[in-house]
Amino acid sequence: MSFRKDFIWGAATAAYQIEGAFDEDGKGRSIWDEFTHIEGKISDNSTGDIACDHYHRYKEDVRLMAELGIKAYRFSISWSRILPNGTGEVNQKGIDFYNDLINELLKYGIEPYVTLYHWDLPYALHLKGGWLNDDITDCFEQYTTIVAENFGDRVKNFITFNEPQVFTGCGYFEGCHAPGYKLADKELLHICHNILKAHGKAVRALRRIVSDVKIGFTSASSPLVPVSDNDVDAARNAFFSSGKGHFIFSEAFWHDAVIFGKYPDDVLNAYGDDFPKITEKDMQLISEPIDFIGLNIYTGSYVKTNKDGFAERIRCSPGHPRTAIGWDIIPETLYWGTKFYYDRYRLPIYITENGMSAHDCISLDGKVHDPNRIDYLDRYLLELKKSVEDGADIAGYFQWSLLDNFEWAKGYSERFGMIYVDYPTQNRIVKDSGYWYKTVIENNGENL
Ligand code: PNW
Repeated sequence: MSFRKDFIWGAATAAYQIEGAFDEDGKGRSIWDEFTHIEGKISDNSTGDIACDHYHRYKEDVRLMAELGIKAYRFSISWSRILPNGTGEVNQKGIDFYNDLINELLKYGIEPYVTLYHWDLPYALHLKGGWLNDDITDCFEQYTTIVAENFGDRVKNFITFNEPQVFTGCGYFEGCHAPGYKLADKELLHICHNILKAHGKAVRALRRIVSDVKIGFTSASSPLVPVSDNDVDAARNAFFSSGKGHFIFSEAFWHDAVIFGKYPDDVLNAYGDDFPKITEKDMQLISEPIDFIGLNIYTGSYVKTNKDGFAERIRCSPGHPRTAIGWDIIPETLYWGTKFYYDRYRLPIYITENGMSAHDCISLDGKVHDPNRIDYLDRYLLELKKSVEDGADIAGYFQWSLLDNFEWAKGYSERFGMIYVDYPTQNRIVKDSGYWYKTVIENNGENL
């Protein structure tokens, strides 16, 4: 058995990273609009004000997707483009933009996958306390309802949250992402609980409004790869334990709540007093059934079992291949990550992001040659295929990213796209890896 016949081959982006038009047509500000305008927050001092100007160039971008044979497009909706104040009055021009984009995708037979929250919280809500204000769960429900009512006749696949680990961890714990906070554990747990309740309310709203809807929740995943058969159990245990490192970056912390309706015991024991009041009703809401798990996998760690039976990370040897952003290339993470997740949660899995940043440039022949990215994707997809062959239920794969784009705190210095963006001219050039991906799609992965 290999990739299923209806395997979804896609590409992914996020609103703030590509749209630009940050203050056009009635859009409100988000925490990222504010954050990037503070001197020193972004390493190359850039902002997403213009980004890939996708707001004005979406037709060209969709046409390029169609040329590459891409079957599905995962994008996020900018909450503050639709609700400039996060709640209350709807901005019709924002609705129009996403309607046009969705219709353009469907014209070419490209299936839209919508992420509701990819980090750009409306600034107006942030000023009212953001994720710390319990009212936000109702605001998120209102936003989701508007999205569902306007687009649910044509969009059937939704992801509520993208990588809660990263936007809470980097935004509210380490402070390197918007809004730049460094909160204590008690406040962090309060934020997490509200995010999860907002997720549950969104799931209910989507089920109520959208027929045949499929709903997922996407995690940032850094799988632990056992170096031998004897290390599998230790790797699995450590992967789903929250004991090491901070709970906010833990994967089981979020997924156990969403799927099992229970926070993991190790977090409850370690942080018991810091948890907000949790009711049974809360946990029922949080664990409303979902249809799939989204995993964003780029890298991870090799592990072996130590003398006490626990997994111990093995540092990659000197000179181990890394991407431009400095992440170790560990293709087996796609095999073990999907296997461990499927064994534990038994839900279909999408790889909602995978890809690499490289120092791509335009060659003298006017093309963008990126053999290193082709090799990366080839190796990772072979591991994904192996996982499918071993029985994991894998429904699709979205490459990050369709376009080079604004890489958060790193600005434009990292290029993740299968399409090169020349920012001064906004010209797009399909990279060699884009054409390579086209052949993979045409062959449903059989040519890997
Ligand atoms: C994801 N890590 O973030 C995001 O969903 C994308 O918006 C982003 O552009 C992409 O991956 C590339 O960074 C991550 O440190 C941020 O392992 C950090 C990590 C992983 C993913």
